[in-house]
Amino acid sequence: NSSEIYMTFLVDWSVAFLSLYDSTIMNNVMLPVTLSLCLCVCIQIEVFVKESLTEDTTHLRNNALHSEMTAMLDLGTKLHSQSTQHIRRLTDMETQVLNQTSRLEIQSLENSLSSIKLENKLLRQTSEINQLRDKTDALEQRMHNMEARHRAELGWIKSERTKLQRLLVSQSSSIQSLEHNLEQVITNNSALYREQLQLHSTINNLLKMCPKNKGKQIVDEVIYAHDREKIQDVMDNQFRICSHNVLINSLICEGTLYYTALTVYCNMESAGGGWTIIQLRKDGTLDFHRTWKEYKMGFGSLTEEHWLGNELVYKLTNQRQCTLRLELTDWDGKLAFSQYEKFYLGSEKQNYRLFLKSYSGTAGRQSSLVINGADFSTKDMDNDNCICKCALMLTGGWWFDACGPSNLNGIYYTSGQNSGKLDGIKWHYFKGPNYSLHATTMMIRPLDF
Ligand SMILES: [Ca+2]
Repeated sequence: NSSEIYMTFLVDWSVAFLSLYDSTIMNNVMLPVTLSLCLCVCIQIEVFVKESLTEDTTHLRNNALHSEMTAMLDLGTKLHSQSTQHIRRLTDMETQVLNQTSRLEIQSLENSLSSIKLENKLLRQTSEINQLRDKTDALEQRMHNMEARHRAELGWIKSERTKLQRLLVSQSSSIQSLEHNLEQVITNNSALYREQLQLHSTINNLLKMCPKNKGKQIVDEVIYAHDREKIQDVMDNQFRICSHNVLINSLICEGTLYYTALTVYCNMESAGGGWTIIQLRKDGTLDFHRTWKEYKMGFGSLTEEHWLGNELVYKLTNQRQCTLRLELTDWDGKLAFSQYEKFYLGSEKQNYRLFLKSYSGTAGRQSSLVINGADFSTKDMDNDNCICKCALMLTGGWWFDACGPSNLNGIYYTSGQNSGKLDGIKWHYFKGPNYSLHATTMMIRPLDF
């Protein structure tokens, strides 16, 4: 074709030129012309080459591009389908992963919830354990304290026991020596008593020999058991002849019966008179908080405050049936009385028990003495019906019940001090449970007086 012909021409030209060029160089005469020719030829060649090259290159490039494009399109299609598959697979995997992730998240949430619950429970249990530990500590401390206290108390008790044992030993030995002394004293006493009786009879004999003796009224008179006439006379008149102040008492000493005449104080005015006074209180000069023996034998002086004696009253009230009269005066000067038609006392073995019948009087509608009976009690002899000791609480000696509505042997309180006193001279149904009376008299006389 034309381009190939053209090329051959140009090559031929070039070779010709080059040979020309070599010869030119050999003789430098035609050099500028040769150079200009050569330059012109070269420009021509360049233009030609450029044109032909541009066409061919464009064509070739288009072909290559087309085939490349086709290949690229195939590759792109393949890649697209592959990527679509990959994408689908990836999407599936993503979905699976998401599912698993959400499941795992739920599980982890559940786990965290249960762990929070467990933590809370743990915290609560820890605090409970702490509280329990505190309590245990406190209890232990208390136990230690108690143990220490108990140990100290035990020590003290042991030392006290030792002391008491020592005391017991010494007391036992002193009791033994006292018993020994007592035996000696009893022996001495009976000897003394015998001597006293002999002296008494001697004095009586002396008094009989002295007819002008006027100061004898208070002296006791001894009447011997063989003087039956005298005894009968005194016994018959013991109440009626109260102005003579004579009563009978008896005792047995070494097989011989002795009767002694005793002096009493009489009331010849109240309710027909003839009353033998067995108790008198009027001014608080005498202490009535006494022992069993003192209440048995009597105390005080006859014209002042006194208690005649339970033994004597027992004997008198068992010889003949008697009436008891009590006269009471309050702090306003009001006088009242209580009277029992029948009255007697039991023996000492019966604790001088009180027996009463038929109450009347102005010192209360009801009897302030225990009408169905009560034993006599003193501070050293508790025969009452109380688990307490009435005679110690209320003072004096009396027929307490538990502890009963009366006690005429209580403490003597003066005017203004006499109310609100439980241990005073009390006659409940006359002045109430805590009024202490001003004056009292207890007296007896035969029922058939
Ligand atoms: Ca008692």
